[in-house]
Amino acid sequence: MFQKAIKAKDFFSSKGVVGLHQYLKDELETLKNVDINLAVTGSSGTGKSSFINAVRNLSADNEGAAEVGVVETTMEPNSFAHPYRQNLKLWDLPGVGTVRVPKDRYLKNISFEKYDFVIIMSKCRITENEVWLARTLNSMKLRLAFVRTHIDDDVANERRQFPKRDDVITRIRSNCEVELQTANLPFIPVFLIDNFEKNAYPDFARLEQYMLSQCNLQKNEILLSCISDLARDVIEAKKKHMKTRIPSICDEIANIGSYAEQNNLLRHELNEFKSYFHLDLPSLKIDVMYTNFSDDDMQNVLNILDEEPPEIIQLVDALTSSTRGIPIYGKYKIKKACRHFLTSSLNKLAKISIKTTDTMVRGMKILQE
Ligand SMILES: Nc1nc2c(ncn2[C@@H]2O[C@H](COP(=O)(O)OP(=O)(O)O)[C@@H](O)[C@H]2O)c(=O)[nH]1
Ligand SMILES: [Mg+2]
Repeated sequence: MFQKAIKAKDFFSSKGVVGLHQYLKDELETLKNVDINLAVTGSSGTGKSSFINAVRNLSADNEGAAEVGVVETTMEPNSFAHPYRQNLKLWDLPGVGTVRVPKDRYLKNISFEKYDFVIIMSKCRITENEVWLARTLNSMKLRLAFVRTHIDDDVANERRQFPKRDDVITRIRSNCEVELQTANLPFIPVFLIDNFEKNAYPDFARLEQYMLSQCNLQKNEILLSCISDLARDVIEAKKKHMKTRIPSICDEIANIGSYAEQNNLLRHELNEFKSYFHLDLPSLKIDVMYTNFSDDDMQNVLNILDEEPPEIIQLVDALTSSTRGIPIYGKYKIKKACRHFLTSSLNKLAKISIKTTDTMVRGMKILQE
């Protein structure tokens, strides 16, 4: 993936955001085939294998179905393609917290970092295993969803004990949310399902939707983070290149007789910097057409671009003070002030360029389609 994104460097370097747009258009097609790996984990017997079969509209005795059982049957991670999205791989993982495999060995065996998204399953109650999983996986910055299976059993049991209550689902849901909050975890979406009757409760369909949307998000994220990184590289390289011009410009300015001409040359150089970073008005106007950047956003960038760095004070002082006529000292002072001014302007422009490009790429219309 990253190798491919390198190609985008040339597009971005020569044409800025518009170049990236061109590149993205081709690349999104290829991205449709990138594998997204979704892991299903949780304690043994919670219904991980049954869930994967249910998503694939298979029952346990169908050919190609994941093995299901009242004893732990899944020893190694097995992958199954999603029925409508062949590139979405559902991984049926062994149960966590079995006597045979202690937790730390489980983590090592599974190598969760290879997965893009993880569903943690539980039944009846959230146990210490699930909380530990959620904590560990959250600290690994993995996207998570929490799924409570066997809802059919919960509802039946509640009916037997409290025939008058009709809020079982609501209570189970809030209990799950509270348990997760108490464990000091950030918000993790909770879904309550029955693996035997997918349509008996609305959450199964919601969960399927959620998985697919996360899958798209993930693909865009993969691409966007590659692009952000390479855009940053390109901008840093441009900054480095422009920096090499600064000493000769400063010499030139110091040798000019009139203040007005010096000022013109400085402004000209600043404009060169801006257009090299595609931060001039004509470039920005074109970029905006391909992104969700509003006119206000563009105006904000222009306003920030217009702000002079604090070094302008020393520069004006050097250019206008009575010392400018003093042979060596006058020129030295101008050169020094000029160098500070141009260097800090360049650093500022590079920063704005990185930020603007990042926002623009993330808001690229083509990604929202
Ligand atoms: N009633 C009910 N039973 C389920 C549900 N999901 C799984 N099961 C049963 O729970 C047992 C364990 O399921 P399995 O999928 O093998 O769990 P795993 O160990 O997490 O993969 C099996 O007997 C399944 O038939 C569910 O939503 N409701
Ligand atoms: Mg299993």
